[in-house]
Amino acid sequence: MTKTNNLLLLLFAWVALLPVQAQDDDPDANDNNLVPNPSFERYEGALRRDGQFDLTEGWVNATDNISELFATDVRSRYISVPESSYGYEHAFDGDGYAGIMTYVYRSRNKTRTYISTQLEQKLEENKLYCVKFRVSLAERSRYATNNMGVVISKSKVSSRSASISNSNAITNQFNPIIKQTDGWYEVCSRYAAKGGEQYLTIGNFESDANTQTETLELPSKYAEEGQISGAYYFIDMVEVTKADADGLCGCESSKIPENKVIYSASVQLNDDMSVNQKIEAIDAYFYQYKSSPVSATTRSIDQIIELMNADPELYVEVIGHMDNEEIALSKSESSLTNLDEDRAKNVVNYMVNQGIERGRLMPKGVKNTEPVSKMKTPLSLAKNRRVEFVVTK
Ligand SMILES: [Ca+2]
Ligand SMILES: [Ca+2]
Repeated sequence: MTKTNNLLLLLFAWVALLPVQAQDDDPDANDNNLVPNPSFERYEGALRRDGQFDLTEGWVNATDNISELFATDVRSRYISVPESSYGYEHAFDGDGYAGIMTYVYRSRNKTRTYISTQLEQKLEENKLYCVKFRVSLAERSRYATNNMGVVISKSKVSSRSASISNSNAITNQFNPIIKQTDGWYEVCSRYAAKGGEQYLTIGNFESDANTQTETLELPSKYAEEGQISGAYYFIDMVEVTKADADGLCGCESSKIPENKVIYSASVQLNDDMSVNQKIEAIDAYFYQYKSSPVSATTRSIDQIIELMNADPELYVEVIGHMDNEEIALSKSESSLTNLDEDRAKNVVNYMVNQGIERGRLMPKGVKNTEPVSKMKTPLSLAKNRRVEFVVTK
């Protein structure tokens, strides 16, 4: 072999390695993800201010109102990472991220925004896909909202109006108000494809009237800048991948199924009953896997409050119960472990807010040890998801 041949051989080997190395260096190199530029790392042109999301490679704004792209290699304080004029956050992945407004309260110069991309392949009919992205509420937001949604569609989503409504939007299970400002919250959902979908759009697809909001305090470090009169979320690492062989996506909260049954009973109290009997006849009921009182719950609690106000000598044990399905799920879902006590404590807090002295109320939980019904029907389970009241003296 001559010297020249050796050199050629070496060159060839080096060239052959190149594509592999290039892929290893690519932070977006998840072959299974159908979202292009999923972590908002690549853009074209000079990024100088907010309202420049249109520079993002592979993404567009779905309305005339332009979202933001945030990056580390920019001088502008408006859109730099981690500190921008919206808040403070390091990227979930890589260096940059996007930002959208999901809700605006009476502002002339702010509107909701939506971001959209074309998937690298059309989705296949009847296949299950996992849709995930990470969001972080910007610190200067005056509001947090629910309805952080994704629309996956055959045709491009776009609108000339400020907001888009679409009843097919996917949200996280239970569609919570997302309040996380420190770090990233994972929106995760499973999607059954109809076939042929190739566009993905992120935003709030419900009306203001159907959007739940929560008002937030401004962190003191932003006292000078003030609050943004809306809900602004940073968005990073958007993924659409095929579900695994079992059809699962590993969504963190997906273990808690949805259940919309609450038992409601109107108790007939009559003058022949003693106060103790009246109090013990009234139970307060809950939705499955939930510890917060809803209106059906507080109607019952209000009756107890009335009786306790009429007799200031009464002391009452507030006893929380769970149904069998809640007990079963609590073995693997730690947020449900103390659901019985949480129910009792929430009822006590409600009563204290209504003026009952805390010392007159003793909360406790008895898990599922004292069911009122032992059948497995939804109604029977609903009867057991309750807080009871027992007079102690
Ligand atoms: Ca990123
Ligand atoms: Ca933050």
